[in-house]
Amino acid sequence: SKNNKWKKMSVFLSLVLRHQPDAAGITLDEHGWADVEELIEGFQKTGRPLDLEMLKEIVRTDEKGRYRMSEDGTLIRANQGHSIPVDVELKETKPPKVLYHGTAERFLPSIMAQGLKSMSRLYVHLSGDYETAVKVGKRHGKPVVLSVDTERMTRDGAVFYQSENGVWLTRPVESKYLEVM
Ligand code: HQG
Repeated sequence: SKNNKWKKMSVFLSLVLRHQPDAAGITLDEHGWADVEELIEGFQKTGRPLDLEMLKEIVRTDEKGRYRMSEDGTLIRANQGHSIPVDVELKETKPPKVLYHGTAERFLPSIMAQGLKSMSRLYVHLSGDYETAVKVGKRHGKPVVLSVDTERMTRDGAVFYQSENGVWLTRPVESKYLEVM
């Protein structure tokens, strides 16, 4: 179906723009931007029939707003979620008193022992609301949500960023700031 084809294209786009630009034979600049023409050509070389209209439609309809195109339409990047070291010019933002982290139940012992680590990504990802955190957790298994005491973290010097698409990002979180909900 059209939807399935688009979903697969979007998953590959995430891989290329966040983790492995090489998979499409392209590079990203220091701010995470890919050249749109190069990217489309790179996709086509891997046998993926991407064109400009489809790319624009993926950006416009992505349910999480994962991607952003430059004003002039020549560049594209992912808003967050990178594992490769790019500077997407995140805005330092004062968080609400509490944020949430959705994870799988089986990770809890390790998280409560070591705190939240960014694992393969550049930042720990937090959600602004409980429901979103449940969805994030479900990607990994039986979901469980931790509340994160951002007020106390801020007092202790932690810094928070909010990506263009509303995801909260921070550095590793010690377990003393976490509570299982
Ligand atoms: C867990 C999706 C054991 C952590 C989402 C998570 C998000 C630990 C997993 C974005 C740990 C990493 C990111 C520790 C953390 N011991 N496990 N000490 N510390 N973990 O996918 O936050 O759809 O890298 O709890 O919506 O799940 O891709 O991070 O379960 O915004 O756009 O290690 O990805 O967005 O998993 O998700 P991930 P995440 P997209």
